[in-house]
Amino acid sequence: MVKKGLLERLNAGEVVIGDGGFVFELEKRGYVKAGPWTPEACVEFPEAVKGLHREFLRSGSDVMQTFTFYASDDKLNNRGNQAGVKFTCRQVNDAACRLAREVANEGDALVAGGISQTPTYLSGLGKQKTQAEFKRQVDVFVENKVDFLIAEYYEHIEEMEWAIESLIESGLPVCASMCIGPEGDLHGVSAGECAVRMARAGADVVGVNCHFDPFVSLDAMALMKKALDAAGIKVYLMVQPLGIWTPDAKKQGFIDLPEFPFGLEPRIMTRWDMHRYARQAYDMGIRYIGGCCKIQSYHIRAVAEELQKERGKMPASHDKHDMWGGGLMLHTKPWVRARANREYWENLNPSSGRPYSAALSKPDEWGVTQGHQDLRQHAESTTNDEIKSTTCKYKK
Ligand code: CBH
Ligand code: ZN
Repeated sequence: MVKKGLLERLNAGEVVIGDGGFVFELEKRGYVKAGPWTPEACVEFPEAVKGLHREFLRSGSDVMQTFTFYASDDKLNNRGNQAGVKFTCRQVNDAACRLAREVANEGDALVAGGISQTPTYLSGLGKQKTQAEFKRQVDVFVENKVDFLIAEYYEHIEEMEWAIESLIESGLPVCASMCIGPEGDLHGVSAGECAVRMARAGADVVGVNCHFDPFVSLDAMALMKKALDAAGIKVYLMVQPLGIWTPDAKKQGFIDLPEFPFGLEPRIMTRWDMHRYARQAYDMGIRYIGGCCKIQSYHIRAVAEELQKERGKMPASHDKHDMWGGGLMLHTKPWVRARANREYWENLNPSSGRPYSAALSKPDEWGVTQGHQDLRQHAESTTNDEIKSTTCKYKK
């Protein structure tokens, strides 16, 4: 079967559903270490990575994104990384491509090779060294014949432009999404300006991923769309937000919330929140709709179910999930059977169930950090305990 490519699908007005979060999900399952968040599980636990791809495929994902987040050599080997990853970028990326392709072949999904922000950039080592990290990853993607490329999770537009420049050399379609919200990037460049610069750098699809909840992310997307329209630029839009609520997050997004990363569960989005998100994204004209951290397969299934008419199909896992809770008609209790309808779930205001829980929390509001450079200098001049007790050094 010859599959339609990404741009063919988007040109035809089709909705392309992305996948959800890998690092966070695999961390919970015991295959990824929180902190470095590196994807050596592709080599160490291929079945775990493959299983997660398959869950997303069954839930309607049209894209199997290689699990190559933070897989540049500088990140895998950097001194701040206590995990001591013993695999190279080539080994991890190779394995990731193979796993994504094997599962993509079980359906009509495409394989996207993904790259992300680098310690080299954050340490101020310049364009040449940063692009050398990107190139090593892209070479592996091209050898493995991925269908398109994604540059995601960039918080500085400058690094994103360098990434796009490296990716378009492959000749493959390029998607670009920044981990920013309505306040723009960490150098003070507005969300709108970031979108225009990503498109001018040559990206075919632009948008945001991670760091903010679906609705805050859509606010950022609205700003991007407005700026693109004003500049007369035609480009496809993508959005892959978090699966948690972040109305209280500031510029740095969920990283800056006191609950990050081990206390975020009370903020989880319901599948019904995802229906609303999918509809709003579609109505804004966004056609690449997926998720990032904390988005699980049932969230993606909700996106596919909400957009079933537009897509003309239901995801495979819909077999186990009737629309709007319809399966509850088969429940033993009459009051649960009474919930087998759209009105009930659309109007539910779920409680957190946590006595004395605060509705919102107070972000630390850390300023822009120099990333690993800071970490290294700091580590050299302090003990671990001091690092733990230091909270003010990088504050604004
Ligand atoms: O793993 C994935 O799903 C990737 N496609 C995106 C990961 S975004 C990861 C954010 C955590 C980063 C950090 O704390 O440094
Ligand atoms: Zn994420």
